[in-house]
Amino acid sequence: MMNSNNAAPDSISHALRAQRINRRMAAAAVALGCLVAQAQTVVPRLNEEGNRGDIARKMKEKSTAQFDLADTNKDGKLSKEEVATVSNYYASNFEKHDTNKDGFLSWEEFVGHNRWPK
Ligand SMILES: [Ca+2]
Ligand SMILES: [Ca+2]
Repeated sequence: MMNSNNAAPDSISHALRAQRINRRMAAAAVALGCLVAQAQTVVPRLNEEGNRGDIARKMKEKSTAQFDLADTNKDGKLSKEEVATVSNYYASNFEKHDTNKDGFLSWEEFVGHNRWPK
């Protein structure tokens, strides 16, 4: 009888721990989803009316000019060397922005969203 407390096999505490980790991962996934959703709603669309739309159109124009200037071989994507000619920030954070890890920044990776088709 005294032994019943100690009788809990390791597998039970492992299962409990796994459950806790799963719950934590689910919470993290939800938090991440919220962040992505937030980023998507913060970026104004090009066809939006008024000030937000004006900002979007101006920023797209600027980004396009910067992208085209950097894309010296005109293949529609930016190598790290190309992006370094217009932005130290993108050059030093290249891997973070190259989300599909192909070694180039696409237009969407360059602007950080897909709300402004090039
Ligand atoms: Ca290029
Ligand atoms: Ca890429």
